[in-house]
Amino acid sequence: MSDGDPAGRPGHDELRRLVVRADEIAKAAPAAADPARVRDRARGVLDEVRRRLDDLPVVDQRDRMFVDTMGRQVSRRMLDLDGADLAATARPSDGMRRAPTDVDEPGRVPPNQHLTPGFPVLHVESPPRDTSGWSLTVSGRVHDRLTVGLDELQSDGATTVTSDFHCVTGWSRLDNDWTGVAVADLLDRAGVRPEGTHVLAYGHPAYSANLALAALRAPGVLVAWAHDGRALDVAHGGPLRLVVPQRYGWKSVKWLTELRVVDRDVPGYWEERGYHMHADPWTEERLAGD
Ligand SMILES: Nc1nc2c(c(=O)[nH]1)N[C@H]1C(S)=C(S)[C@@H](COP(=O)(O)O)O[C@H]1N2
Ligand SMILES: [Mo]
Repeated sequence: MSDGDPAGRPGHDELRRLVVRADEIAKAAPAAADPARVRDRARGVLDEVRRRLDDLPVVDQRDRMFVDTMGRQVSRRMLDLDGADLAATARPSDGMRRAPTDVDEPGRVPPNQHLTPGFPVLHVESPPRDTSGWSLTVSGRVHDRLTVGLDELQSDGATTVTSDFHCVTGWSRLDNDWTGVAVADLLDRAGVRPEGTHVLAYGHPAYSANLALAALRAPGVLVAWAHDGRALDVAHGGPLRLVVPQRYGWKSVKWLTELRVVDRDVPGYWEERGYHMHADPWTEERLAGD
């Protein structure tokens, strides 16, 4: 519990104790009669930490670091509490397959993820009202800018890949069958110029996420229009979404409109708001600085 100063700072220690208290409450949630209520109590304690952090006098570098680190720890725990609630409440919608919630494959599920049989719906802003005439553009540092309509994309042949989906808030849905085309094939069709290193993936109306080109060439990375054998619901990103199983879910851009190849790593929507640039669930790259 030491932060390197033998004198210790009473205000700091008190806040650390509160975070531990929140953890203890949250840990008891799964076995409780009403887990969601217990998690709300943990949130209350974390809110208290946030309030006190706002009021904490910052006189030197060490205070500044403490406030930053503590702020991240609180955010991280809030994400986890949200994920646990989402995992517990999400139910498969009509016709959607129930995802497994019990696996004994060591290492299959990234650390601190809760399995859900359903498929939570998460997005900022609103889904598109009219999805007719949908097209996808591959632009930026490419030899041949490409715009393909959904019909054309689908007529080029489809591939189905099964993968797990991990949201940064802490819910995971296993065994998703995604049908679409490999992003690598689209990139090759457009022809990435030598200076291209990253991609900004854009989603309706103003969402975006950054990914290294190499990450988009990984197995199972698709532009998908079907999930578990059915046309992709608009709520889940239909008619077209990006699927990047090796990254937290915020990189899997829904209502995908454009893949823009760029020559450096440019932050997207959540990355500009403090999320991690890389987002590997296995090393828990949730927030910048993790
Ligand atoms: N366009 C768009 N795509 C998005 C988001 C968004 O807000 N807008 N949210 C992301 C996040 S945080 C997650 S976890 C997944 C959720 O996908 P789902 O709603 O199908 O579960 O979509 C990602 N793609
Ligand atoms: Mo997410």
